[in-house]
Amino acid sequence: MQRSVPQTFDRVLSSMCTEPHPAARRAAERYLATNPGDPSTYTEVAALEADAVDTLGEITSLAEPHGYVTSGGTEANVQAVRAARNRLRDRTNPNVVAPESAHFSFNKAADVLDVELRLVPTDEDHRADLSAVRAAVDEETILVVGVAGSTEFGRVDPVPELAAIAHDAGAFCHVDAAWGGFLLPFTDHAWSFAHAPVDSLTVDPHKCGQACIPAGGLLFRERAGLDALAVETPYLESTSQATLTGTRSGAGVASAAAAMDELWPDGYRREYDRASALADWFADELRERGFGVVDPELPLVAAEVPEPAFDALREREWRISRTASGLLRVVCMPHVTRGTLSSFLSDLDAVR
Ligand code: 0PR
Repeated sequence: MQRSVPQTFDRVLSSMCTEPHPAARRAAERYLATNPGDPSTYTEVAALEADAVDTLGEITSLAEPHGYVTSGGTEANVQAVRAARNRLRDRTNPNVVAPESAHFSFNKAADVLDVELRLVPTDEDHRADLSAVRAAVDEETILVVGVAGSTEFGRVDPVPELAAIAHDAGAFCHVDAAWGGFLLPFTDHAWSFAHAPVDSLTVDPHKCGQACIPAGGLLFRERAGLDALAVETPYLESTSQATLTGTRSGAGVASAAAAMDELWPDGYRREYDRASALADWFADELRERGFGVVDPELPLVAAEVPEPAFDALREREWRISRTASGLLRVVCMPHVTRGTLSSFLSDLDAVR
């Protein structure tokens, strides 16, 4: 379909992506034709990637991070599973244990890597149920996954306990903070490398980091994690490559470095404060209208809006989506303002 105007974010309420920071846009354009997959040719963007990884390390409290800027959370999660599989090759029928709130990228990882994915129930507050995780882990488990900012409810799993369960079984622990990673530093949740001996972590600049797509982040505590992903690269000056993609976007990498340079930590803190206040206000407004609301923990509101009203709001061009159980999700990303949500509420009042 031909469109005369580009997509705007005016009515986009369920996305985890947002309008990039102006500095991120400028950097993306400047590095559009570079390939960080060939770091000895594209040295400048390679240096920006090293800076970006260092800052991602600061954000997640890891002094010496080993990682890279991925194409997104999916690649980071697939690679975390792959690293665990490669580091525990002695496990012949490897399995990954994750809460059912885990993103579907883990299903892709299990499929391409031919490992078993054991999804276990969450508790009544949508967090990983520790006894269910414990029951699912066995001597063939290679990885236990925790989500820090879940896609549907913005919940944070009990990461220290999950890491302990993983390590007791000789397995690794991965935290998926793809969405939550740029919000959680300003909360008192225990989610990062500082709070638990987490082995790897996903944190995406192209979500709450306000970078341009494609820019995800994968970090390992130990060099061996990244090394487990490396293949030899005979016709490049650099001798090995740990990324899943070959040629990749210098725009994503440079924009991630620029956005974090601009916003970490004060800009991200201000945005966290703004978005949290907005989510609390919006949750109250919905409750006052009699809708059931899942108490927001991070700036993501899930609410019981009946299907006819949901459909009518989509008709009015609101870009909204539902959880598996049918709840409306509103993600308070930087482009979502009080003005946006006020006009959404007016439309909701009109259609119900
Ligand atoms: N991990 C988490 C916790 C995520 O939420 C997502 C994406 C990923 C990993 C994968 O990241 P990439 O997409 O960068 O590979 N989250 C949802 C998604 O699948 C966000 C979402 C959900 C967007 C519903 C729109 C929507 O209607 O895109």
